[in-house]
Amino acid sequence: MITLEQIKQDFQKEWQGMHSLADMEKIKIAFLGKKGIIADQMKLLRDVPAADRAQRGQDLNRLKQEITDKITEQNNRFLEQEEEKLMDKQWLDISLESAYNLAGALHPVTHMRRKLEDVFLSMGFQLLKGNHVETEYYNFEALNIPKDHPARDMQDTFYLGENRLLRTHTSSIQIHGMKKLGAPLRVIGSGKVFRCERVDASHESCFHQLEGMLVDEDISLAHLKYFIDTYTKAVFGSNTKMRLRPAYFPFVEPGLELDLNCMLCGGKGCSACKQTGWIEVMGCGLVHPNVLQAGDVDSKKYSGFAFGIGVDRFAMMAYGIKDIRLLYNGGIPFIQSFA
Ligand code: FA5
Repeated sequence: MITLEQIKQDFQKEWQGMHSLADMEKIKIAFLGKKGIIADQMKLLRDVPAADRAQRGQDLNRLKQEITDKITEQNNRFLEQEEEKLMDKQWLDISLESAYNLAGALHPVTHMRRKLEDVFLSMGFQLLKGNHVETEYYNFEALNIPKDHPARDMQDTFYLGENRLLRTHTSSIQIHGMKKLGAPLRVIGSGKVFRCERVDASHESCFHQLEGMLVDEDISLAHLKYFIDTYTKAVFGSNTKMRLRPAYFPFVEPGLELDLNCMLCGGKGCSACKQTGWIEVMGCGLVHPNVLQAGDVDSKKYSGFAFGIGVDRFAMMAYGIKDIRLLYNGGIPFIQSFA
């Protein structure tokens, strides 16, 4: 049997020589383990005279608790130290700038689409939503392009079966708009369109258009010209050089195309404008009576104009983007330069 004083002294001695968690584990086993000193002394209680046994038992329990407390306290200290060491090892300076600025930025086409939409909304146009997947009827037939019309060749696309296709232009919004709202009306609608296209600096197979239509009584080309002047000035300022050329679209009569003097080369000629100094940005014209009728609008009472703006080309001109493919190559630094 060992005296409590002796056990305390032995523990103290061991404790002073303890430097690590592993050392402490050994001390714990030696003193508190199942075969440790305290457990041994507990077993020996039966040899203690009955009068002293209870006291000895209480003293041993108290000592056991003191040692347990000390070990728990030290264990926590060791854990804290370990954690600090780990943090030192994995230290990270969060004030350093990261390789990429991860804040997002709006795509230049989105910037331009919103700018154009705002201009037309301020002129009383209503924004409609179109569908990427259209029926042949809305994309072609209702726009005066019957099945065997050669104009379909210029707008080949993915056919999805059951007379459905990926829309080749936003002009189907004209028919949906008239059917939904009747005349008079002022609507715009924008989004992606899809075509089988030979891709180059100004042509993509998926690009963006913004469609517009105004239907009312006695609408003429003069009204169309007024709106073209107003919205191009709002986007590019009043010194924009542009020209309107006659063009053919089965859904308008007469039909026109709007060219901007190429802002990428100042009109000198570049790959975006195909060395002509001009870039085509919009088709437009007075709505064909067959189209008004397809939209359930009385073509004897009403007339109107419609236009389809190439949003990507507008963005190219406004933001100095020399090649349309840059808009779709997914380059993060390119997009972020528009943040
Ligand atoms: C049309 O798509 C007609 N729906 C526009 C229209 C609407 C005419 C209403 C009359 C009345 P076009 O195929 O020309 O027309 O396309 C219109 C504009 O979209 C073009 O002026 C051009 O700016 C843009 N665009 C056409 N094809 C591409 C292409 N492959 N890549 C990028 N932009 C294109």
